[in-house]
Amino acid sequence: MADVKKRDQYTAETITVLEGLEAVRVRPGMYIGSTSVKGLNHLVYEILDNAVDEHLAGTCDTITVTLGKDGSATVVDNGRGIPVDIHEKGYPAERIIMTTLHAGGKFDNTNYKTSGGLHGVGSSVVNALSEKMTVEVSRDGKVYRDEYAKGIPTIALAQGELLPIVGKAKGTGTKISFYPDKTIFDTVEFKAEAIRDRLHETAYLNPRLTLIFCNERDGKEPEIFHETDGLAGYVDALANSEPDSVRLSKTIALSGEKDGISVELAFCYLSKVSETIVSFCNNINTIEGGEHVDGFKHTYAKIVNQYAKGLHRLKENQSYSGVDTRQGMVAVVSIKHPAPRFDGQTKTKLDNSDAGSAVAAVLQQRLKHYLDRDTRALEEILKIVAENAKRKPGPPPIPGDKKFAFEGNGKLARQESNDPLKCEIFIVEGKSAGGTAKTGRDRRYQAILPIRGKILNVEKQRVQRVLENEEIRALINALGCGFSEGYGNDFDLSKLRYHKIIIAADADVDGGHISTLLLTLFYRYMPELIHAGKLFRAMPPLYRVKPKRGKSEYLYDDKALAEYRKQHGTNFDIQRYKGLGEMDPEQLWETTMEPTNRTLLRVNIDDAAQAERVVSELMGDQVEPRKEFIQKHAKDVRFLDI
Ligand code: 1YM
Repeated sequence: MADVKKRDQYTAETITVLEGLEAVRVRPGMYIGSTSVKGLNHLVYEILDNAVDEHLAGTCDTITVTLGKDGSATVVDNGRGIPVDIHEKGYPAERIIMTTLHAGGKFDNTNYKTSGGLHGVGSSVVNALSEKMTVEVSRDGKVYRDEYAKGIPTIALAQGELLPIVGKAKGTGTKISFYPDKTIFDTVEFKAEAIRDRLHETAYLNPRLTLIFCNERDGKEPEIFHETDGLAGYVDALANSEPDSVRLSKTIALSGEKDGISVELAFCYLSKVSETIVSFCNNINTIEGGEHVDGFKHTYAKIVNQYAKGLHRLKENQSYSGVDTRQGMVAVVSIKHPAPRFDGQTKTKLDNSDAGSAVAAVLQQRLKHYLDRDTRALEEILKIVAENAKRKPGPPPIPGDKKFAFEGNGKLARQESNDPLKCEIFIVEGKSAGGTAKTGRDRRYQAILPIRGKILNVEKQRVQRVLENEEIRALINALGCGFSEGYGNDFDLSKLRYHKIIIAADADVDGGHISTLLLTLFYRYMPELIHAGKLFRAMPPLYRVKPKRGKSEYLYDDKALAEYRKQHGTNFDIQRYKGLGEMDPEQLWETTMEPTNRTLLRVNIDDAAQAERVVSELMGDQVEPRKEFIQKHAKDVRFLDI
């Protein structure tokens, strides 16, 4: 009798499990961000995070990620192996973990919570979104195996029955293979390069971990990532990836702990005007920064000023600004927090104020300890900062300042409405396209800002020069929310006059160049706009085709043209648009501007470090990498996705 009752209970349990996984399948975006290739890659990161957790527990030193020819992804670690003993619910613990949302001890505060990144979910989500998944656990000299389809176990187990044993195990560990569900994802082809970069980044953040990447799809040799220099190595790699800058200082690396928060950081200076600060909390890239980064900036400036005053390089009433102390800096800040809170537009901003005080305390103690002993390093820094201060730009113009009022410069064609939620601005390349767009638009809600020629390359300029540029000033003034270097106080998203900022450039190499320059400008001075999802690229058509009998159509890329040729042979007229200016206003409206008909690509910063690299490769003084990049991407330059 008691038995029957128990079984009924389990049936109820099973139903809740299925309902949980069904919720994941109904709204995958809630758990993995999206069903695009980004969400697809996220599946790998979820499983990888669990393996990295096992490394952080001190019980795993090697992780292998394989992308199979058959479309599978496999992650193997040599940790303890997921527990397979019978859980109190009557099934192997592995099965509970794989079928229950938020199973396991990972979500309490006694452990560093590292898994989950943006969405805080684990292997059960991957399981739910996979056509097929297999788990092999090596423990106690045996290999146990379990299998699922769309999250549902396909091996029947009686209550209390162990998983099938499929072999002998030499060591211990976990191997998980999965095939993402084609009915859920837009594509099931992983973006291998991003996974590779993620593994490399993970290696820098965990210097005692070896990560192996096998991409069986490209038939190349496996890559092994093991970065014993940790964050210092990461900073050096970032510094080396800036081909236009030379190194001005050695790399300094520090670490320490306060109140259970561990802090690691490294930095150096390059001969460049911008700063690069890459930050992490529990191995999660905090793209929007947060308290740990603020604590670093604030305390670093304080310490440099203390030294400068103590050594009489500054008068008592003078001080260096934060920007002075960071111009040219490349830094990585990585903390481990027992209970992180993530905030911000993309949930990648660390919100815990004790993270700021922990970084401050470690810097105060360790950086001073270091610089007191290495006086050459101290002198290097003081010299760089003094130079930075000498070249200090004047005060930036206040957005809305009369001198810069956009009504005055006559370029912007304003919309009639003042409601930001209804209004959008098109940034259009060239005079003739600007004219066409002004005529074609819905003047109630659409503003047009024509940009002439190549706008200033902001990557190479100091703030002052950037702000002297007329095109840029017109843009900043039109948007209304100010600007800042990186994330800063002078930027106010709530003042933005448009809910969509749309870059409409020609579908050619020049157009691609202009778009990239604009993206750099936004990336450097208004990254909040990108994170808030306000920045878009228009998709003007490349061709207009008209069969001998029948209606004309617009085609947006060469693939569409090839498709069309297959259907219509050669029996049609074709017009190729070289630029937006070649269309008449009605055509431009219909294809590119009309909200219900057009296609817009939202610009997103997937990973600030990666965007930084692309931008500097494209924008630096060295012409070769830029040429190469543009040639390589000339075909699809419209789809350049920073
Ligand atoms: C390829 C993915 O998931 N490895 C992995 C996961 C776990 C353990 C070891 C583990 C953890 C613990 C004890 C513990 C997980 N355990 C759990 C749960 N690799 C991969 N390796 N023994 C083994 O945290 O105490 C969830 S995942 F729930 F048991 F804690």
